[in-house]
Parts: sequence; C-alpha cells; structure tokens
Amino acid sequence: MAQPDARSDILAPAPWVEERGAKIRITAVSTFLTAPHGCPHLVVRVETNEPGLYGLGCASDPQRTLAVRSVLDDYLAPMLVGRDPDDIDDIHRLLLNSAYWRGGSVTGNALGGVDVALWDLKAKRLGAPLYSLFGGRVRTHAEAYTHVSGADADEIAAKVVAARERGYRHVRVQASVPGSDTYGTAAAGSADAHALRTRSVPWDSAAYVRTVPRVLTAVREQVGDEVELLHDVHERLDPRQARDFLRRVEDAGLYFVEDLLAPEDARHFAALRAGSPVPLAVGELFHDVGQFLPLLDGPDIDFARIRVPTLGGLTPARKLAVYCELRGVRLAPHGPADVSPVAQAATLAMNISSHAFGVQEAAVFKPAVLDVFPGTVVAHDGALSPHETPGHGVDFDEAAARRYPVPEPLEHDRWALLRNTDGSVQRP
Ligand code: GCO
Ligand code: MG
Repeated sequence: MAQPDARSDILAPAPWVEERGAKIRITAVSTFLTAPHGCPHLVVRVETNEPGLYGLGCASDPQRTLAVRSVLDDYLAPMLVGRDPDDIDDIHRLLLNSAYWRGGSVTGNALGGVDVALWDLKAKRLGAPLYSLFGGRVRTHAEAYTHVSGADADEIAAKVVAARERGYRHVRVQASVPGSDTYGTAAAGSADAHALRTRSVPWDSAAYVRTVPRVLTAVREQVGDEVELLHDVHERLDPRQARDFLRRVEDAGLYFVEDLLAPEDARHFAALRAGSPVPLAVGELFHDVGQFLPLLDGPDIDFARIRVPTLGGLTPARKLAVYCELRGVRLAPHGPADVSPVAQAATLAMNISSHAFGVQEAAVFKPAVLDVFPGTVVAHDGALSPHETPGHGVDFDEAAARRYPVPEPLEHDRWALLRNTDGSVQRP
C-alpha cells in the first residue's frame, strides 16, 4: 500500500486514491438559489470530469440560506474540486473536521447538500436507484402524512375526511385557538407555515392547553379509528404544560405528538413518556446525531424526526436510522416544503430501505416547484414511491429556477417573532 501523503493538508487526496487508479474527479461544486415555493432552496451540483455525470443535493436552512451558501462556496467547494467523489464517508468526515468548531445547522445543511449530491452521483455512476445502495427496498412505499387545520372540530373533521378520500391514512391536525397565534393554523385555508410572516396576536399557552386537546378529541369522535391523527406542538410548551397537555389529549388516540418540548428541554422527555401512553416524535430541530442519542437510549421517544439536509445528509442520517432500528424507535422524517424535492427524494431513499421507517411528512409543493425540480416525488394514495431511475431521480432546471429569485433575507430568511401574552419571546 502506498504511504499516506506526508502532507496532512486538507487539500491532499485520500492516501489510497492514486493507488486505486480511478480517474473520476470532481471538477466543480456549484450552488443555486431559487424560491419556487416562496421559501429559499439552495441547490448543490457536484460536477465531474465524466461528461454528463453530476450529483444533486440541496442545502435547506431556510432562515440562514446565505450563510449556508458561503460555507459551501467559500470553504467546502475548494476542498472538493479534484477529489475522487467515491469515498463519501471519508469526504464527509474530512469536511466536517475542516473546522475546529464543528456542527451547527449552517454547517449541517452545507454538508447535507454535498453529501446528498455525492450519493446521487455514486448511484448514477452505478446505474442504480439510490435506495439500492442502502441494502435495497424493504417496503413497496413509504406512508406519508399531509396537513390539515381549522377553527373547530367540524371544520377539521371534514378536512380529515377529505384527506382520507385523497388516500391519506395519516393526517396532521392543527386547531386554532381563539385569540392566540397557533402554529400551522393562522393562514386559514393554507397548509403553508411559511405564509405566517406577521404575528399581531400573541401566543397563549394556557388557552392552547385548554382548547386543543378538546378539539382533537372531538375530531377523533367524528372521524373514527381508521385514520391516524398527528399533532405538532412546535416546542411551545414548558415541561409542566407539556405534562398537562399529554393528560388532556390521551383520548384523541394520536399516532404521535410532535415537538412537545424544545430541544433545550429534552431531558424531560423520559419522565413525560414514562407518564403517558401518547407517542412522542422529536428531532427536526436537531443538527447533530449526538442530540438524538440520549433520547434513543431510553428510548424516551417513539419517533425520530430526522431532517436529512440539516443533519449533514444521508451519511449521518443513515447511521442514525440503523441505530433507531436497533433501539425500536421509528423514523418520521421531517418534510415540509422547505425541504426541497431533492432532499425529499434523498429522505425517501432512506425510508424505503429502512426497517425503522414509520411515516414521512409529505409536502404539497406549488406547481412551480415541479418545473424547477423535474422528477419531484408526489404522494399518490397517501404514500411516496421512489423512482427506479439511477440516483434519487430528481433533477434541477436552472433556467426555470431563475424565474423564482429568493426574497431579501429579512423578508424571508428569518422566523417571525412570536410573543407570549406577557410580552416575553416565545419559541417559533
Ligand atoms: C413541520 C415543521 C415545519 C417547520 C419549518 C421551519 O413539522 O413540518 O414544524 O413546518 O416549522 O420547517 O422552517
Ligand atoms: Mg414540526
């Protein structure tokens, strides 16, 4: 075996690359910003010296997009050009350790964009659908959930029935609370959380805890047992309120309650789960596999809401999925419209090949998204199925993307400020 290159320089190739003799090299890493759904998507294209061979990823931190782009353009791309794209895990670790202070959502998303592009590239080279690189299929489709919201139980139940008729067996239900801003509901009739930019009404957690469990229980009575109901608290309760919420919502028979607490309060999940039969889903805010580990060891949660781009891509996400399988925790990956069709397709490759999979959040993209991302996977009969073509199967139309420029950072790349009734700042 050849001696490792004496230079420990970050630009040096891996010591085995020359010996292997493979000629394929990365020639460029390009980034593109586009907003066909309204929220910014940062597409990453890894190009090679083999004509027509490229991989596509997406780095989607919608509130810090320009910072993610800088990490990609200014720091990661120069380390990638000239490299053999084949050794994905090695490249991931190299890029991650190219900064002394590792991690965070901005770095996670930048790495996630590169990582998914490298997996796409490898699958294309091998002429295989991406999931087949992960051990192949273990299921024919991935069950998906859609969103409904409304002002009262009658309105919500009618929408659940309509979603059921469209084929969904899993529906996330959000109920508005009179006089209180409530996640996922303020834009009446819209399932787009990103429409909620201006918040004139404060958040009233006491009113939420009193009202929403009652509405969800009434919805359950109206729609019967044959549809799974999910709910997202969006980390707006403290541990005492969370305990109260779980007690009150028990009769709604929920499939899971999501983000009952903020990541900062994660140590309370063990007691909450021990004290309640209501299944818990957590994780879309995590940007590091290490944040999941204490919760999986109990396990103190039932569903891991992996957000593939933020966690750093499929390389870490799949390691986590394997650990979830071994701990008996199911995957419920994050997938609203701010996770682009490219990242959705990558997530689907993980789901379709993992025994741990439970349910996938399915975005309903605006038609413009389908123009920019040919091959976008859309739900049929309440489920998602991957393409059988090489790679993850989603492409990127640069000319179409240019028709949807991203808004100025302060218009979009921030979360709307939410305050409690006493004027203090509430979490998103
Ligand atoms: C969900 C999420 C999202 C987030 C959004 C943040 O469960 O779908 O909570 O809607 O709020 O991804 O940008
Ligand atoms: Mg959520």
